[in-house]
Amino acid sequence: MRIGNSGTIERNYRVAKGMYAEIGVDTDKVLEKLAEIPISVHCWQIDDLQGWEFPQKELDGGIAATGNAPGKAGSPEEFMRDLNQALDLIPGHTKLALHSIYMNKHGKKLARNEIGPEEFVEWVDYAKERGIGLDFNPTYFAHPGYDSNSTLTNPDEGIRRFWIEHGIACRKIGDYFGRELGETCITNHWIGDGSKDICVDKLRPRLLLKDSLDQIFAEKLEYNKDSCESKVFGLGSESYVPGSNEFYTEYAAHTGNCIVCMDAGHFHPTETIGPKFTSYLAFGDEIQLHVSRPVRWDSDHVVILDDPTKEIMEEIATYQAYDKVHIGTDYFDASINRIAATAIGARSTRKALMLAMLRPVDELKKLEYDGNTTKRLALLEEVKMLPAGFVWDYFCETRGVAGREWIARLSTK
Ligand code: RNT
Ligand code: ZN
Repeated sequence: MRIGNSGTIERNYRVAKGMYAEIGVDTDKVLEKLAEIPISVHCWQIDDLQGWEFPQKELDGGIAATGNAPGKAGSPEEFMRDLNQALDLIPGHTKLALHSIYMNKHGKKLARNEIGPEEFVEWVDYAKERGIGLDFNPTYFAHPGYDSNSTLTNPDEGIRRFWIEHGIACRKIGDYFGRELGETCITNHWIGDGSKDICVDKLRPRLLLKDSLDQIFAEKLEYNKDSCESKVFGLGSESYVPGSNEFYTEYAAHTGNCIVCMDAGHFHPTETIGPKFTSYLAFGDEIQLHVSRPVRWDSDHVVILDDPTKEIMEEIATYQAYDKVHIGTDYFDASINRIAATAIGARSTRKALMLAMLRPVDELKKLEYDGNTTKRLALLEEVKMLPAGFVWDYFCETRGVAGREWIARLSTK
């Protein structure tokens, strides 16, 4: 299972470097840049999104983690131990995406609309220690006594107010993260609101959502950026979802209050998200991503090096849109070792990014502009077989992260 000694890795890399140089790609430069591009790794694969607030509360709002692999972290201490192991396996600059339910109340009784930076000081210390950034997510679901299909669109003013206040509180926590860590925090808002059955008035929920967002985003914050994540339907919201991609795209364009978040699992099964990016980039807009693997639909399987993920990264690398498209992961598979799941998905995300950055984009564009579609296709196909694996091994080795040998150390059944 060992890749080989450093000598082999170096020698292989030299071979690969020479081959890529022949097509005009400087692998040293690619790896230097690759290491800098943040990947925001979600923390919630570690414990199936259970969090530390209500240990018994099941997921709702149209999402579920299925499977019962042994070894799930049961306490914050176990969670941190597992998280550390996972992060140790992920090369390159990492941000950690937290959900509000991973707060530390320090024994206080606090509702979700009352939380603030104090509940997250340990996370900031942790991020500083590890040299990582932080992103954030309000938790508009899995709350006892509340209907997760009606939060920011709830016609009951009291309930809607509670969730608005939660959103406001979370942005302020995001701003605290950004200020402390010197790296803008992206606070991502996803609600599971929607209608199981036919919805006659589809406008009213959207007007309520618009008003809720206006209130949540009223204050300008320097170190926090907000994103809103759309969905086409969910469990319990099969017939209608107010927070659609069109809605948030319009909201972002008209108000400038947020950017959109696209989750690879939130569109129709035959629809991939990569080709959508340029419609936003053409207007100078930023995008947050939730890289996921929808098997059939929004199943939140662990990300692998598949075609949709490669396409996502190709769309970013072709325009060098690294400051515009923010890469984050989102999946929760409870059927396999959770540390490994976190690492596999994040590593595959970065592998896909590396592959995209190793493409001879200038040459491909030139052929395209010249109308030479034959050579374009020929080159596209030939570069697929270049030794990217040697480059990846070298990347892991030089960033102090295990290549393949970590698999042997895994404790699984
Ligand atoms: C749900 C969304 C959302 C969640 C996280 C936990 O469909 O994808 O991003 O997965 O907030
Ligand atoms: Zn998501």
